[in-house]
Amino acid sequence: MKKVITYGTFDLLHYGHINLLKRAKALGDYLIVALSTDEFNWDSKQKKCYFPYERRKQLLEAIRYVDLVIPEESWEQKRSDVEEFKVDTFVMGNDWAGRFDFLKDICEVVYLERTPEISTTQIKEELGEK
Ligand code: C2G
Repeated sequence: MKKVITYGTFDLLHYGHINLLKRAKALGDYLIVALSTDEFNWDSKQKKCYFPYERRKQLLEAIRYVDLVIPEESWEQKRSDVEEFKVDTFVMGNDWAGRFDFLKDICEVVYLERTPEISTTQIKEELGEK
């Protein structure tokens, strides 16, 4: 079984996220999503989520491409996650291109094209304007 992992906040879930998850799953048989906790988002990414972790997790678990959701609590957990879950392929959108190449000694690292013209930030801004 070929295992894939990806990381993210996935707040205000939108089709850009779904496009990423669909393509990530297509690279293997089993997709793990490491979902940023509320604390990690705030402390490390200065992101305040609209939906709390449990709601974002609930949404991700309802997606056919997602097999397992685990918490992302630190920048440093990727190597141990890949080893613990015996991951074959690490996937991120290409806004992160190159940032995780240090994992190439233990797994394949793939950066996928982001879906243009959609982002959680843009959704928030446009809703804020109305
Ligand atoms: N994404 C995408 N297209 C978009 C928006 C997002 O392909 N229009 C991808 C991102 O590139 C990322 C994933 O969807 O791979 C999740 O996006 P975010 O929730 O914004 O993730 P981010 O805050 O970048 O967190 O340790 C890594 C971080 O947790 C990544």
